[in-house]
Amino acid sequence: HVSRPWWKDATVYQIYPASFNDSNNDGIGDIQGIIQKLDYIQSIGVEVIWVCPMYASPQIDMGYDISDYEAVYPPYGTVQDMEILIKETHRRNMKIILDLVINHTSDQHTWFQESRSSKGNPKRDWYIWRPAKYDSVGNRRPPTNWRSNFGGSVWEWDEHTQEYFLHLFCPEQPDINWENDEARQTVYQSAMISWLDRGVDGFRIDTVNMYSKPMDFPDAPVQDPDTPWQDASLLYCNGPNMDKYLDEMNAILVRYNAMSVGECPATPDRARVLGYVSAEAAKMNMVFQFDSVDVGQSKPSKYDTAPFNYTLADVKGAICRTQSLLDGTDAWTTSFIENHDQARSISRFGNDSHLWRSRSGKMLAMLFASLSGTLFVYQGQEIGMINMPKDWPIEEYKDVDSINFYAEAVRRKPDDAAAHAFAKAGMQHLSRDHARTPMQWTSQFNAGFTSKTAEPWMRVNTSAQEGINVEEEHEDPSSVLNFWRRMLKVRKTHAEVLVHGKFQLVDEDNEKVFSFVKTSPDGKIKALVVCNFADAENRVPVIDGVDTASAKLLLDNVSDHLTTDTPIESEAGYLQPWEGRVYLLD
Ligand code: TEU
Ligand code: CA
Repeated sequence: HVSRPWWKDATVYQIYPASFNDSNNDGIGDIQGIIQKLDYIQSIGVEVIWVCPMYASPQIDMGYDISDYEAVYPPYGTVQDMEILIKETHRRNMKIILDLVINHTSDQHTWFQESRSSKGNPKRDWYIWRPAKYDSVGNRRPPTNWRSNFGGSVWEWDEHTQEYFLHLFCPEQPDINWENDEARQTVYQSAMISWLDRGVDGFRIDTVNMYSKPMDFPDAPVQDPDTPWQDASLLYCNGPNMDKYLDEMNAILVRYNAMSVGECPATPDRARVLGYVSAEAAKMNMVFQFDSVDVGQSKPSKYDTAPFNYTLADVKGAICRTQSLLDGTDAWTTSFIENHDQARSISRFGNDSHLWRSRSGKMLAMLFASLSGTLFVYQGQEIGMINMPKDWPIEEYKDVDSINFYAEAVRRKPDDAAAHAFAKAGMQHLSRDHARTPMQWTSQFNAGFTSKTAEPWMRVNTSAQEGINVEEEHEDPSSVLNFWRRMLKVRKTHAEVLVHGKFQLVDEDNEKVFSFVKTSPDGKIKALVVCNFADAENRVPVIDGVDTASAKLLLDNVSDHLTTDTPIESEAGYLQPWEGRVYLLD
């Protein structure tokens, strides 16, 4: 398959710069810190790194608020450091992609500073400005009832020019007006071309389906009568000019042979997703759909939830939907369950108690590394990091989304302690902070992320002292880390079926065991994966036309054998708690 593009078989490792590795002990991760760990990253078996925003930014949303696309946030380093990182990545025959955040800029970007300076400024139209509405008693109202992703209205009043501007995220993240040709071309030049010229191999494209808004700005249907601000994502995602903008961007990407993976929330329509990711449509190489990471989240607030309030059928359905993008199409997909916006997968979908955290982490690794599409692993996932301890106070939550959510819960019911506790429980389960605690390198104080005497920008998870760290796991053949290494070898060796195969759910109604068959594109190779999502034993499912007793067991997460090519005896009849197996069928 010489004609396959490199990014299909690749596994991508996502790095969150602030929390990865601090090289100068100021408590904040940095680019030199990433460079120091490239050999480690390569040892996991991945070929690509994705670096989350390291651009100049006031850090209201951890760098997703960019004030200069062509500069680096000084605590992370310099443009020269980035050039070294690019060179050092390439020297190892690896690739590097950056985060492309161009739905909005920071309000500190000079473009917005100019835009807000006067109604007549040449850049006024680079952002989305609208006059106020007035209600029947003459009160000023924003143009729509849309709710911002971080709470409150998407419209911010500007006293100076007496208009509202649009921000789908924080008020400090004004949305660029993509209808303006000059703004668009300048964005492409500054955010894309300047870095492609420096040698980056592509982009993870932030909120890619939000660029084109319905410019008549209709109100969203009322879903939450307790607030004036309603979820409008189905209105502002996938707007009328999306294809035009993506064609323009893709023309640039193709010139550089660069890879693209777009973040694609609020898109339930399979045909719309295919319009982005089919080879023929040529918009992006692949997208992140939200089906799997949304499992167990509530509407309208993701936090109105309790742990494990989903069924295994929900997980199966989510995975089926993203895997089925390949069925009878020329499209491509992704496999992932963690990123910097999600709580840790072991705490959500496995069991993070001492007894089962390692085993369930390995089972989740097996599951997601057996799916078709490009595989993404988030820093710390490879060592089985878990959510922040429940006894940590609310002050340890640093994310703007968490802080706004909790403040809103308190504002709505100031004297209701139970309501506050419920809000905190939601955060303990789902907050983005869980993914952002520092990477755990050792069992020492501060986990080797920064020096023992420095103060890390976020508190280090105490699980570093409970065996969840790179140093100890590297030495332990039965660790989550070494399981990931073995599993990624299995994925590579059997790429035809695991990376490129057709996904078929089997034993669908089983409420405890998730089983699926993969078939290589030529139909010749078949694999079976079984995963026991339970603290108890469960039967190995009996599947039509499959004889597990004579099948070759490629890997399981219980016997922790070191070689992947020696077939091992399968346990007769039963799966242990959180046991997973990959079989090769003949
Ligand atoms: O996320 C966009 C997004 O759609 C969400 O998953 C978002 O994190 C969620 O609504 C918050 O509850 C992207 C980035 O991944 C995220 O980190 C940024 O905050 C956001 O865009 C704005 O740039
Ligand atoms: Ca540092």
